[in-house]
Amino acid sequence: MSAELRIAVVGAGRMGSDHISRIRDRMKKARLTAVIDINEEAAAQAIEGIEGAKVYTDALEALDSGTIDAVLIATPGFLHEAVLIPTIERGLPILCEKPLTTDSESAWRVVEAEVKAGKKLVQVGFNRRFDAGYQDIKAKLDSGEYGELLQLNLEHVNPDVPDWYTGRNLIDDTVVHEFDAVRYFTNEEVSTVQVRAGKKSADVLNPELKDPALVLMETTSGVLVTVNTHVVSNYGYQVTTRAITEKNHLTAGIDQITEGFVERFQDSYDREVQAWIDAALAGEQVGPSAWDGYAATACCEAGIEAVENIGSTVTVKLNEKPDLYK
Ligand code: ISE
Repeated sequence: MSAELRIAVVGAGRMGSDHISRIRDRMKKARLTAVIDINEEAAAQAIEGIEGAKVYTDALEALDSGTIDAVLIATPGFLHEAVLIPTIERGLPILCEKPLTTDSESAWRVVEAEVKAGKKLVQVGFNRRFDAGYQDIKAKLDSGEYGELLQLNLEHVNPDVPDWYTGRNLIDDTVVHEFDAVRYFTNEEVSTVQVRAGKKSADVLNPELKDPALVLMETTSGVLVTVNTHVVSNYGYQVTTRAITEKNHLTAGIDQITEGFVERFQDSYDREVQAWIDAALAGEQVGPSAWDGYAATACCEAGIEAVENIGSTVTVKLNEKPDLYK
């Protein structure tokens, strides 16, 4: 591979366009050579002024063009598998936006494809693992200086969500980040999920969305997790962490209130994408793996059952972890 990574971005929507500008303006040792989207016009608009970048409507044609070293997938989750599998088969490194896929069976097929390739190629876009506040708490927890982690109290606040947003979206679009955060902070799996919801905001018109809600989890060693979700908060975007340890409470994000997630997590997205580029050039994989993506998807499956059966405790079902990820 050359000293510069030639990247194809799949999906020219909100996240795809954000990543395209990131690669164009701030990433080192990388350049955009292709954008793939069935909406040719949106793709052409996204690459305007980027020399050497070409629009494709067919992912396979782009993959076989000989102009691509790595693929960044930023389409909606239900479209991920169709690009992930052929890209893995071609041995190209991938950065795939979350969720890896929208159900555990398809996520498992991605894991199996990687196992067959004999190499970790996928980094899942759980950008918060690259956030300074998250990394600070993680380093403190791993240092052992604060004793055991006992509880995690997390908060996930959005200013607003579209009218079509339901409980399922609350889980696999929003809380999916907390499933990964819990696994990241604890180095454990989530074993159960429960959703509680009380008084509902009058501003939430969709009967399929309970807001605010409380998502409860337990990890394999018994760390209890609360996630306060409020997605029609009307006041801004806020993601906070309180890690309750034997010796202290470690906090992050309390003062970081922004208009939206792109502003709040801009630094972490930059660091995430640069880490992926550097690793791809070195023939390595960093950050959340396909296994992490699969595990988070399995948590979402349990979470969706829990949100559809308020108050019930649902067990997360996971296949055995393949050696590649141990
Ligand atoms: C969005 O896709 C994200 O990734 C944000 O971090 C999350 O807060 C938001 O709820 C999602 O829609």
